[in-house]
Amino acid sequence: MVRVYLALGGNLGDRHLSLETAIDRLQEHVVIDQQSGIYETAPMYVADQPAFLNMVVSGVTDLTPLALLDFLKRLESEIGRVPSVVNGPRQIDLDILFFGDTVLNSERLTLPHPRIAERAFVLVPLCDIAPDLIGPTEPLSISQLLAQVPGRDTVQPCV
Ligand code: PH2
Ligand code: MG
Ligand code: MG
Repeated sequence: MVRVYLALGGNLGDRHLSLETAIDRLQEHVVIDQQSGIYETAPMYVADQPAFLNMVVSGVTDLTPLALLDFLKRLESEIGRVPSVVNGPRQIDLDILFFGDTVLNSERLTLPHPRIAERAFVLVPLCDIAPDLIGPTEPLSISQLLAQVPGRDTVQPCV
């Protein structure tokens, strides 16, 4: 079994329901034992779209990285995601942040996720559950990365 950290996000439809459904369905292959809070976040990269909800979960799985990726893609489409523009609006997005200490650069999948360090919408929730985590490719912990990322004020806890 390998520990994985997964990012969940979405900005179309019933955003809370999409996260809840995703967490339910994820447990078919990932034993989830940690969940961050849920945050409302300003859209990054493509600004003219609705606000996202984002969160992070962690658990263990016996899938391989590519089998986990296939599973996440299947869940996304079963929850209602339809193809859109890159970084554009979506019902649900399920991304692998860390897969144990695996470093992978393949056509379909890069591990760890290459944009963690620039995304306050990932670092804020990740810091809820893994502030001291140091990934296999960066010398800094999640809380150290969070301290230097711009846009922390665009990530607000949902109450
Ligand atoms: N996902 C993106 C692009 N921009 N912005 C926010 N706030 N949250 C996201 O999950 C997000 C984004 C592409 O995956
Ligand atoms: Mg994404
Ligand atoms: Mg994705």
